Amino acid sequence: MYSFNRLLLSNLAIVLLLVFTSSPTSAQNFMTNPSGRNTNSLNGTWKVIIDWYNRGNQLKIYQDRKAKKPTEFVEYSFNQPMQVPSDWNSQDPHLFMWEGNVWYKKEFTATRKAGKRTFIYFGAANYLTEVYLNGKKLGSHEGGFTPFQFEITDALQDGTNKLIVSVNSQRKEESIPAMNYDWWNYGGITRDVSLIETPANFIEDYFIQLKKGSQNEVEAWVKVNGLDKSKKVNLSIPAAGINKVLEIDTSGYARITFKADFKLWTPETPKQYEVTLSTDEETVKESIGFRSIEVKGLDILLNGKPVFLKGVNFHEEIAKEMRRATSDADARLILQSAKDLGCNFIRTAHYPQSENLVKMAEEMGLMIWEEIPLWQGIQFGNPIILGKAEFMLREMIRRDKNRCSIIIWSISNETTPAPDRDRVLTNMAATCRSLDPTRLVSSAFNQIKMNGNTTYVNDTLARQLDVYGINRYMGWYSPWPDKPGTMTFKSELNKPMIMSEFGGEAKYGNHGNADSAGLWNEEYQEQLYKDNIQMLKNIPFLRGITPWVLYDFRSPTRLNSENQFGWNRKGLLSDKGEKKKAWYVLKAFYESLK
Ligand code: GCB
Repeated sequence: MYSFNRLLLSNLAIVLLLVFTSSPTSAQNFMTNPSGRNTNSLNGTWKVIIDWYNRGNQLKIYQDRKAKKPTEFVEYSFNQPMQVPSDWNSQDPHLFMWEGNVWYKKEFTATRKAGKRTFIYFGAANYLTEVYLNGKKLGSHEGGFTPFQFEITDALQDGTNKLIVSVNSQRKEESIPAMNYDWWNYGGITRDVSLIETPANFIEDYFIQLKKGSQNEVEAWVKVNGLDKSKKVNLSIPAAGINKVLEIDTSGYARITFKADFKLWTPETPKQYEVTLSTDEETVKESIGFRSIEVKGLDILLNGKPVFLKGVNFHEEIAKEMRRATSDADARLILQSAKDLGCNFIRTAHYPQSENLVKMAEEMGLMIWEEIPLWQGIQFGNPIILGKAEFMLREMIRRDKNRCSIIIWSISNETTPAPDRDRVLTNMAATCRSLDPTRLVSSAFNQIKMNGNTTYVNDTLARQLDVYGINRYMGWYSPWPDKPGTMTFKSELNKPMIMSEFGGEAKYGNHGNADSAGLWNEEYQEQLYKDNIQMLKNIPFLRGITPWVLYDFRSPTRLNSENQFGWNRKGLLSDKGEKKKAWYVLKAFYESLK
C-alpha cells in the first residue's frame, strides 16, 4: 500500500511537472507589427474593481452580472474609472503601493464580417492576466513586459461586446522577476490594447534582416496564418529596387535570400527602408533598417567596423510623475535625454520596454541591449523556471527581431554561478540563437573575484555568450582597494566586455565633499564617475559602457529616509530631469570618444 501510494504520488508529481513546465500562458502567438495592421484602439477610460482580498473569481466578476430585480443582490460593480494604458499605482492614491488583483472592464461595439478575423492584442499587462469576452474566458498570460493576443473571431457579437480583464501584480517566488527587485512594481494594463482585423489568411510574422556577417544579403522568412497555402507573398523594398514573389510551403512559411545595395543603418545615419509585404488579401508595411553586427576577437563590429558602445541604462518610468512611461511623448523624453548625453547605445533595463520606444530608438540612432526580467533571486532549481524564461525570451525576440537597432539579446542580470543556473542559462543562450542567429547574446554578471587591484572576469557562463556585461559598483558597493588608475582587469575569455552597470547615489542639490564623508552628494558622485572612467580606460577588452542610471527611479527597497525615501538616487538626472554634476563628466567622456 505504502509503495503503491508512493508510486501514485511520484506519477502525480511527474504529471504536475509536465503540466507546469509546458507553456506558462494560454495566449496565442501574437502577430508582428500590430501598428502596421487594420486596428481599432481600445485605449482610453475603462472601469475597474479593486479586488482587495482576491474574491473576484469566487464572485465571478467576469460575468459582470446585473441585478434583475430590486431584491436580488450582486456584490460587485464596475464603477471606478481607470486609464488604459497606464499603471494603477499612479491613478489612485489608495493604489500607490498596491500589489494585487484589479478587474478591468471595457465595452465596445463590433460588426462581424464574413471572411475577416478579429484578434484582441495587448502590448503588455503586469503581471498575470486573464481575459474574458462576453462572459467566456479567452485565456491568460504571464509576464509583465511582452505582448499577447487572443483570436476572438468566433466569440465576437454583433453590437455590444463586454471585455473583462483581471490583472494580478503580486510578486511570487516562482515569477520572473521574483520577489525582490530594485524597481517599482507598477501593476495594470500598461501598454496599448487594440482590436486587429485581418483577412482569413494573413501575414502573421516575418523576419527581414541581413544574414549574419553580411552587409548586402538578406535572409528573410514570412509566416502566413490561414488554410489557403496557394497564396503568394510579395516582398518589396522600393527604395532598394527589391520586388520579390515568395511561395508559401505547406507549413505556412515562405523563405527567400536576396542581395541588395543598402545604405546601412548606423547611429549617425539611422537609415530605414519601407518594406511592404502583400498578398491578394492584405498589405503590411514597416520601416526596417539594415546593418551587420558581429564579434571578432575583442571587438564588436558594426557594419564591419569596430564600435565603442556609449550607453546608459534606464527604467520605463516617468520619474517626475512616479508612473510607468506609456506614451510616445514619454519614450521621446527618455530617449532624447540619452541622446543629449551623447549615447549611441541604450540598455533597456531590466525588461523589454514598449515596442514604440524600441522603434523610436531605432529612428533616433540608438543601438539597443534588450533583456528579459530575469533579475537576481531566480529559482533556477525550480523546473518551471526554464519554461517561463524561455517563453519570455521568445516573446521578446518575436516582437523586436526586425529592429536592426537591437544588437544584443540579454538573457539575465546578476545571477549567482551554480550548476542549475548554468544549465538554465546555457539552454536559454541556445534557444536565443536558434530563434535569431543574427544578433549577439549577452548577460550581465556581478559575482566577480577581486584580488587587490586585480579583477578577474571569469564567470563560467560567459563562455556561452558572444559578449558579456559586468556590473561593478566601484566606489559605491565596492570600496577602492587603491587608486582607480592602478586597477587592472584580467580575463581569459577573449571576448568583448561591456561595463553594463556602475554608479553611485546623489540627491540633486546635495553638496559636500567629494570624499566618502560626503556620500550622497553630487560632488561624491561626480568624483566616482571620474574615478570609474579612469579605471575603465585601462580595461583592454572593454568595448562599451552603460552606467547606472539615466534618471533617479522609484524603488520600494530604498529605505534611507534622508536620502532615498523610496527612490534609487543613482540617476545622472534627478527625477525632475535636473542634471547632476556627474552628467557632465560622462558627457565629456563620450565627447572625447568621437
Ligand atoms: C544592480 C542592479 C540594478 C540596481 C542597481 C543598484 O546591480 O542590476 O537593478 O538598481 O544595482 O542601484 O543597486
